[in-house]
Amino acid sequence: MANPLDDPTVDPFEIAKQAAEIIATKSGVAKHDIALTLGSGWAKAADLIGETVASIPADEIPGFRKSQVVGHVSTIRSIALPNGKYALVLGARTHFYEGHGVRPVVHGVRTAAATGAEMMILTNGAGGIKTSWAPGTPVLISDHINNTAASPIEGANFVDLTDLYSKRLRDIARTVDSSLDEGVYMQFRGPHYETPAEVQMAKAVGAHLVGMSTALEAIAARASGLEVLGLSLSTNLAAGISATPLSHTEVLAAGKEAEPRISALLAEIIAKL
Ligand code: 8IG
Repeated sequence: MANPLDDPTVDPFEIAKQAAEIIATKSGVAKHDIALTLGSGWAKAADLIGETVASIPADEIPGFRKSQVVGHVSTIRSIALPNGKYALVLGARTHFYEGHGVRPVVHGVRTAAATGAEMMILTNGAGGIKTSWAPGTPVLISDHINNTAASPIEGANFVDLTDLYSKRLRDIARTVDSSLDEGVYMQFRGPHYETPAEVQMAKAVGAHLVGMSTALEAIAARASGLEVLGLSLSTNLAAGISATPLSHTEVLAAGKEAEPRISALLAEIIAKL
């Protein structure tokens, strides 16, 4: 099926509205409250937060693409939380490095907003720059540096990004685990990992985490009025910070190893929202 977002004349917010209508119809849930994008290492959280009411293949919803990455699932789930609220789990992240432009990257966030969500939880696997973060350490994102040279915002729409990553939500997360550290996330385009020199550049400009997602999504979330919580799983020390080269297989394995622990953490955080 052709993706409507590939047509540059189409209004992406109109596609997001259509996607939200399909989700409401297929799930029977008229309004979702919280949306989550679960990146590498975080997927199990979906099974822990509540009762799944619907699991919809992403390709049945306008604007979504099948995931191209091994180990990433492509379903959109509607989950009833114990507190009576509904969560929308977006299991179909499109990465900027896939080369389809920025619209598909932020379509999930815009769809979440159109389903009525007020909060967006963005999670990812990332490379850590702080040597104190052993592989498998979860980190709250306090701010980001968008190093993609792209923006999801179209037109002269000057969105304020002060406090993009909600202090209120970070404080709630720390009531669950007071040892949670926080750091600045720098999004690179990828899909190659950084050179050691690029990691040193990231460190010099104030980044603590390097990854290939989240910043563009967070910007779109703020533009849609969503409150943002960002969480990284530092699965590996960034290139050159550790002596050993990076392997995608090892990075995935570290995510899998940490998954039960950090998914439980995220579920506990969501129970407090
Ligand atoms: I998981 O070291 C994971 N994702 N850019 N660099 C970048 N993305 C990542 C890394 C990393 N680890």
